Amino acid sequence: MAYPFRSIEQKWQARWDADRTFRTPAFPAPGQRKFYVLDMFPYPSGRGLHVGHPEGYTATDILARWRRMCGDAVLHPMGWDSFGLPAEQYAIKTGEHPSLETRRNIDTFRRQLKMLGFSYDWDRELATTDETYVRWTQWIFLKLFERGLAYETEMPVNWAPEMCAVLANEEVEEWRAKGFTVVRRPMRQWVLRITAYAERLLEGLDKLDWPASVKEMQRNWIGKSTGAQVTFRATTGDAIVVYTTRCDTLFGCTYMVLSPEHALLAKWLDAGAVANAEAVRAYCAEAARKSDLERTDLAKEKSGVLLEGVRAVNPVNGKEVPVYVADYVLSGYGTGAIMAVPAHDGRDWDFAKKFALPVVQVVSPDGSVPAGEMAACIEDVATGKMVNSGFLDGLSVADAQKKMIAWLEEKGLGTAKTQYKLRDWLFSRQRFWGEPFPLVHCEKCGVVAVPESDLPVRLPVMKDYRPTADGAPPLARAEDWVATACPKCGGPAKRETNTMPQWAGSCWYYLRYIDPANAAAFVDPEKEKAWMPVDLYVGGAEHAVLHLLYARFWHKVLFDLGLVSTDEPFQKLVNQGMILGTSYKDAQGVLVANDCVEFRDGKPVRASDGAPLIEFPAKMSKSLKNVVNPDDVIRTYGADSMRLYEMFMGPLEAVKPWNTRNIEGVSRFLNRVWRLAVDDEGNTREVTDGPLDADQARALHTMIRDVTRSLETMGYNTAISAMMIFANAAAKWEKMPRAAIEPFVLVLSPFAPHLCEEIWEKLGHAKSLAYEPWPRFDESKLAQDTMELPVQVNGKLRGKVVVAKDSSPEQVFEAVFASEALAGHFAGKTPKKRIYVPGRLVNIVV
Ligand code: ANZ
Ligand code: ZN
Repeated sequence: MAYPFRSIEQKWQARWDADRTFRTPAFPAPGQRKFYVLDMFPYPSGRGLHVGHPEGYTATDILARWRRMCGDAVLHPMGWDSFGLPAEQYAIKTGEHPSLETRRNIDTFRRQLKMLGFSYDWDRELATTDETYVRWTQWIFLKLFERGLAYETEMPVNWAPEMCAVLANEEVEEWRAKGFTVVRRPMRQWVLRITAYAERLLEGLDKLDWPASVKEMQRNWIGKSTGAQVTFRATTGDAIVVYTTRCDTLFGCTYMVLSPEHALLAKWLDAGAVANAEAVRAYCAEAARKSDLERTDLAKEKSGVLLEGVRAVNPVNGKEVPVYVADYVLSGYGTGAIMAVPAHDGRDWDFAKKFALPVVQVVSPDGSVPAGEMAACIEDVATGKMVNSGFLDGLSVADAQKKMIAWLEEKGLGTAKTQYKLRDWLFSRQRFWGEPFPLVHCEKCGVVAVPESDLPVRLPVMKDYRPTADGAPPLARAEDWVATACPKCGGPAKRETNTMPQWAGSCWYYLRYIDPANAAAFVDPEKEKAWMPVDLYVGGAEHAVLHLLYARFWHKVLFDLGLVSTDEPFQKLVNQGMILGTSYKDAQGVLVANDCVEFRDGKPVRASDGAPLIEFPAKMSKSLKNVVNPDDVIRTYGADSMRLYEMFMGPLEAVKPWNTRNIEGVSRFLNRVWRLAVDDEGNTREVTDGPLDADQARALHTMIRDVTRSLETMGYNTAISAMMIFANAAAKWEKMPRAAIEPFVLVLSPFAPHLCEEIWEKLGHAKSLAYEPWPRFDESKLAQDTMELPVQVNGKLRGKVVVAKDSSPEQVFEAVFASEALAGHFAGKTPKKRIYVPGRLVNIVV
């Protein structure tokens, strides 16, 4: 019979709440080590908690509980990333203010997290939608604004007219596929100058203890490249500046390309310098309808139009080359113009083939001068030698680059240049449910910051939360709210009607947890110094770039302002692996939804016809009906089983399939633990006092050692295995020594806290075990280092002793005479002879 987990779990959750067991003091005590362990806070969606949430949350909770028992000051908070689109869409549907739905969803999430027994300091709970929080998000924005890191600009956005919505680049394809129109159109936007921090965001990665894959993704996103800017002279007299990473290949440049948005193009068209202006204009209009993603798709056929009447001169050899406009060159990168080297750049090669342009090989892999036409583009020739390249002939690629840059710089035709792919951060949304910008537009004074004392700027109450058909944000319709007085001149002014993106709130929440109720500052500097940086941050890999990059950026700005003491916020990062659902398909590979599956003899079959099915892991989805609801699991097996199962599934970082049948295994383990302490009638079993025998000691100390070491490396599944081995051994003991059950319960408690608190209480302790010292293991009692020796008395086997393997004969005899079990055989007798056959046996003659 299962132990009464439901009543036990409710009892301890209520007790922890009432006693505020996990309340963290404002500061660590003098000399106390601090441990700030942070979860990525959830977006409280209407669907409630997913089994993926408790995976990371359990992993951090175990560490938090363990480190408290090690005597550390642990900061382990939770909150809500509660702005966002779903609540806004719900509001549009119902006409209800999004804050109400948000509140309800937060209540559901909080209830579900409390049901799992996480040891958060709930006094520090925050939501990014709280007015007291929004106030400081706006305040930090003003710091960026004052520093010139926020600016207003017309930016092309992806506009979906049927939905009246602006889409992110990543969303465009999805909505087009659904049949919606998406067009590029310029719109007034707020942008944050994250590019000013590109180099520091890159350098900072080196000292972080993060997964290599995440660092690599951030590096690629920042996309540093080193090359040169080279000036070509056009026959119009204008300078065409290009960015190239391969200035060594200048002798191989046979044509140039401008992006359709290039400023020179408009200038030449206006000036009548382009003979085929009509065709060029048509091409540019066509390109404007494509996303960057489509334009740079390598598989796509290259397109472009020759600019008739304009040519450019290659500065190294004075040769004239044609100039094209083509959409594979982007306006947002480099200078928006390129020198094309078809022999060594795949995109240029494709274009040259299509337009029958000359190809000149300038790098040879083996240094020989090739004859005849090239059969294919030769890319990535870092080890090759220069050919057909005048003063560079015979040089290695690296030397040629150095020499070319020196030559260009001397002639004033170019300079070395570092370039980043990172773009400034589009920071405004035409939505309702976000932080209003604390800015007003005054005809006389321009953009003016709302004074600090007037923060927060609250959202207005509206009847309708829809965007406006012309793309203006919904707030633009709140006329009473929009009209305000200019803080500077007192004249009439208008509030900014864009709102901030959901990323804003998650950029600094880890700082607010340190001092959540502070009304005078976003965080107290002393407290910030005491707790930062976050020692461990656990969350999903989907945040590898954007959230983690944005938060690092804000943090570095705050650091530069002297408002925080570390220049990186998150010292160690761990990504938990996705938990997959279990799905089924038949022999033909046809998917079968989980509610149409039956088990016969433990094997899955189709319910309708009994056909055998194949089980396979698949991402949880509504359509496959393989979504596991944590509430159901907790109801059936209890929170401790749920916690334990998620940690037992495999390494935290691994992707792993959920299998409800396997919970039964961990549930049986917890029942076995319960029976170590409680008899069939529910009475506490008697525990014996006194020391452990050698077997018991070995089992206990091996377990403590293995669990402790596993926790140090977050190897939860191996820790649980070690405890299972111990429980199996202990279940066979006739009597349960207090000296074994108590440390065991303490060691298990971070994993299964409710069960362990209950047993701890049954063992006679009035206080929660949350701050009991973590059991230490005794090396001398461990399996590898000890041996068991049979002990004979007058040639008859009378018992055994366990001693350290490297014991001297003296130590062995000492152990024999100290053994309680053997004492009766020596009582009142004097040993005459003592024999020790090393590693084999002891014989005492009395
Ligand atoms: C000549 C050349 C020869 C190039 C060669 C490459 C290979 P990364 O490394 O990503 O920085 N480029 C420059 N600006 C561009 C733009 N706005 N749109 C599309 N392509 C652009 O790439 C830099 C290289 O990409 C540059 O070096 C340029 O082509 C191209 F064998 O110049 B290269
Ligand atoms: Zn004014």
